[in-house]
Amino acid sequence: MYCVQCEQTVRTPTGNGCSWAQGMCGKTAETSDLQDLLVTALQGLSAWAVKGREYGIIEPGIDSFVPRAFFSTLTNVNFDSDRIIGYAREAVALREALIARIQTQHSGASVIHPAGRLQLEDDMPSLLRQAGEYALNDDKHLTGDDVHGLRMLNLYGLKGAAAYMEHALVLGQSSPVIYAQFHGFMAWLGTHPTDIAALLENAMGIGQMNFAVMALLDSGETSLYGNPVPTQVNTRPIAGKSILISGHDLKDLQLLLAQTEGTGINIYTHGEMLPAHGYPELKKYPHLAGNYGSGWQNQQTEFARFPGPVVMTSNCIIDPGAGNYTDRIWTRSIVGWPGAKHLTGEDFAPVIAQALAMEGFRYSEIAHPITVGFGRQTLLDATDTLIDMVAAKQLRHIFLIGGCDGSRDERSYFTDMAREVPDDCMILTLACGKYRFNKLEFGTLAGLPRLMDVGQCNDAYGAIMLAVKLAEKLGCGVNDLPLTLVLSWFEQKAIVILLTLLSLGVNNIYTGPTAPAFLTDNLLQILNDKFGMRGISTVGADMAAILSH
Ligand code: FSO
Ligand code: SF4
Repeated sequence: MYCVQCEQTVRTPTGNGCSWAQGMCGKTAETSDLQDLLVTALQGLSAWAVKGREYGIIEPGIDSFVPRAFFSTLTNVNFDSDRIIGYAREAVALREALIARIQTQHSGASVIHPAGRLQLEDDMPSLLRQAGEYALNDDKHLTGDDVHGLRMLNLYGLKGAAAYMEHALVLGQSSPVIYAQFHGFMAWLGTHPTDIAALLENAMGIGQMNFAVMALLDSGETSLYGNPVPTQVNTRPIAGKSILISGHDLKDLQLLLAQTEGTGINIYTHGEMLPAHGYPELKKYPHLAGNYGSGWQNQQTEFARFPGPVVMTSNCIIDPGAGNYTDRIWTRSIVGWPGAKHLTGEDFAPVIAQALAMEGFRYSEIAHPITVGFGRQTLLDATDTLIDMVAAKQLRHIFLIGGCDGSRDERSYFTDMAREVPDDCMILTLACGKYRFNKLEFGTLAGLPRLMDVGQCNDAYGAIMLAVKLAEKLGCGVNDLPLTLVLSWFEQKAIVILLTLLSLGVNNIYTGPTAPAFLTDNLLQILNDKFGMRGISTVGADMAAILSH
């Protein structure tokens, strides 16, 4: 086992990465190795998808399958070895069918790729032996740490982009141009590139591609559910039967809301589902009762206490056994946990039946509302106001404190940073890192809330477009704005958002709580020299540096 893709990975003086029987996230060596094999199978499939395009042969089923299956290998998504093997076998079957189709029309067509004709072993011991040949650090001793680190940067960035492609597709959005680029990057990475300049260039290419993906995702969300508007959300339970829904998939929430109408069941959002309350087509359901709990890392205690079923639509899932609720967590789509029930299709009847059979909340607690819903359009509508406030010296600086959360203590930096933001400055939040401080009181500035939540990590596009529009209206560059990004990272979606920001020329981003363990000091220096990207230090020092510009 070798996995170094998330912030909680093992770090030792002799080398970083989870490499024992089980990763820090609970992923077993077996699942991890099988995921490496799946990635290899997907790279081989993409190589043939690229070849097919040369002949005008495109298989929509392959285009949608590769990002979806790749998504299953992200942190805290799928811990079920059987499902991973299933995806790998499907990849091989799809590849063979594509090869047959291509060669029927062009008999000499071939692909020279290490995984171009990968065949999978039959039984688990043989599969695991085979998987060992595709360990991600296999040739690290030959290539050196810089090449390895850049390969991981590309691989993990591409995983993040794949996740957003799948999120967009669920909402009916895809692009043949993006699929072509995506397969190109997948196939290329499978050739084990060693050229540092090409690896850096392609990392930026993946970031740029992801910007287009995030635009698609934004249009999927807003075309189906409307533009988010500022909305008060109760964060305390009310008496009655209940279902909790977590993850990023708004479509699942909409299906669940429609199917529970009139049943008396209240629906609560959890984690990254919180921003859903701002969408007109979702908030119209009166039984979308509120938000329950906090960030994903607290789910084992929060789900254990929740008196109803829990639907996990995407990352981040952690061991439900620890909290004794395996029998009432339902996984969807690419999510998997061995022994947990996996719900396919669009019918939530079994979940609803379970909720009806449970007691639900016995009492209502005193309401504690927070406000969400400062999505792209609301922010863009506010640009003139923000510019006037800057001109009138009412607004000194905007801090975008975004990113994903984790369980390390160092993450209190982000709460402390939010608390220390001076009264004449604003805070924008994005993704699940906000749970550390979004229930604190920040007051208002010239009638606007000082803390405005832009949404899920999926909604980073809205924050980027605000920066672009502000810069356009002020006639300056994005880096000249009184705006600083302070990003917490945890998993691969954050990696690709960072690549997107860097590829757009956004400089001087503060990142933490630690640097990705796959990046060497040398690579971090390159990112610092090229983009001014720096690790967080202390709140006091960073705040002083930010406000001195
Ligand atoms: Fe968080 Fe998990 Fe959205 Fe991530 S819930 S950590 S970056 O998967 O996806 O922000
Ligand atoms: Fe370790 Fe993170 Fe990989 Fe889990 S996802 S095995 S914690 S590096």
